[in-house]
Amino acid sequence: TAFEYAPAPESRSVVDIAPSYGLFIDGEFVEAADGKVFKTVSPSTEEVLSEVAQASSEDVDRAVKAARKAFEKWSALPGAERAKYLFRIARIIQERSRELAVLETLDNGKPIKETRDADLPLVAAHFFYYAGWADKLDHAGYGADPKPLGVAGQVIPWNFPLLMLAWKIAPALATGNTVVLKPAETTPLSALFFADICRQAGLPKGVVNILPGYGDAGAALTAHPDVNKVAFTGSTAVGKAIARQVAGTDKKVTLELGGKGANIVFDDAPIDQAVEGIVTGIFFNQGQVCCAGSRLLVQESVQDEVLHALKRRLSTLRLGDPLDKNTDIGAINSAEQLARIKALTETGEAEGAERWSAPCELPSSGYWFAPTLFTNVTQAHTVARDEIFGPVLSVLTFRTPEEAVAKANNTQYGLSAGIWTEKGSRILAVADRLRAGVIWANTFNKFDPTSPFGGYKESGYGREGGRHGLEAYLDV
Ligand code: TXE
Repeated sequence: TAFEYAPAPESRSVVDIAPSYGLFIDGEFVEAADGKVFKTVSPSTEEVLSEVAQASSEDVDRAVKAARKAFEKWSALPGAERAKYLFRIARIIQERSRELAVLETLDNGKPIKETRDADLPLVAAHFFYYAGWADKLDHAGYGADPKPLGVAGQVIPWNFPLLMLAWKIAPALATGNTVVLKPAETTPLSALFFADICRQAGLPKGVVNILPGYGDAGAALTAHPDVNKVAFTGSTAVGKAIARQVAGTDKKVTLELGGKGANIVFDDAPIDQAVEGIVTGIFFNQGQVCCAGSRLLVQESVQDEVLHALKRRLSTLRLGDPLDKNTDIGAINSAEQLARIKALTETGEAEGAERWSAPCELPSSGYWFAPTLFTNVTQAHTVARDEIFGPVLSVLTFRTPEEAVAKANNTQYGLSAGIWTEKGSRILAVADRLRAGVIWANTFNKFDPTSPFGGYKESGYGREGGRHGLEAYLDV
């Protein structure tokens, strides 16, 4: 792990949360032009954490102007100079990891174990990785003098607030673009903390601007005539709306949207290991993961054995206080998301799928959902088709590898898949026929800044991460 850390009940005191925050425009925290604010709450207690300035289109305009002005100097800096800022940011993120992990856990509801061991180390790793590219773009195949696009308008979701920020900001800055980023309305705090880190790193004013707010501010940003590049991660519906809007302009766009990943378990798989992978695949971050393995495809001959082991394992998961380092399952991010999960699982039952939920007591306040399985699921069931974005796994079976591939691909999405088998030849053969942007073999939800990430089909287009992630921010 990146740092030693033993959160206790007093761990909230690790980070200072101000009673109110401004927008971050041109290197300053400022009020919204119309003075509006919104509250951000802790999903595990519903306690108000802070009041945050709410951006409107007027603020978007201010921020884009600041980013445009900063672009002239920032893009003219030698890559090695831009790299120094990114390395500095990466180091400060490491130094302030404890604060950031606690803050992210408070605002998002995910277990501290995850923010500490997964989110934060990955966030720092992305800044280190792209810092390394800033003076080596010619080696990435972009020639000696590739051109940044200009001002990037970036809209991110609430499931990995800081990591999605890192995926977007690090490659944009490394390639000489400037940024206006809108975090999700339920998780603005870590992005504002990041704004402070930019100041601490001495990043020139206007290079990064952070605009907390709702979808209207996101729409104003992605539609702004002086934004040259749009990067969006979120729902497929909003992604499609953005694609339509951008189609009539000269903006470039990358979209990272929903998923319905298949986790395929063959009869020769090591069952214990596969069960751990299934659990990580769908219960990591309460299943609020675009590349979650939300459909289990298990070979018929081992179905009983796998389900038995899976239920036993799920019964040991600890749900509760996200700041407790022993917690496995934290809170659902918002009342809206919880309502969506509940509605879809009710549909699952109404359509005749069999529901099983892990026996656990749900806290009386906050947004909670017990780890849940659906069996007797057919491909026509809503729970096998729609993204639930919660701790809910739909179990289907197959007999042959051909059937597994056909079922895995029978979805509008194409973001992720997993294969569990001892046969290397089968991994290669099956992976080759799966229509998904990332395929894991005998593991799941493994991330690395060197790997491109992105979807086929309605999961979006463009890639983030790796050398491919640079492409989205350059004219060659
Ligand atoms: O998404 P939205 P929501 C899926 C998941 C979830 C569903 C709805 O299935 O249940 O989407 O989640 C901003 N123009 N994913 O409602 O609305 C919004 O303010 C520009 C999968 O939270 O897409 C936020 O910052 N921006 C996903 C961001 O878009 C707009 C992660 C995402 O919110 C906008 C999240 C507009 N018209 C949800 N409307 C993934 N791929 O990981 C909203 N926004």
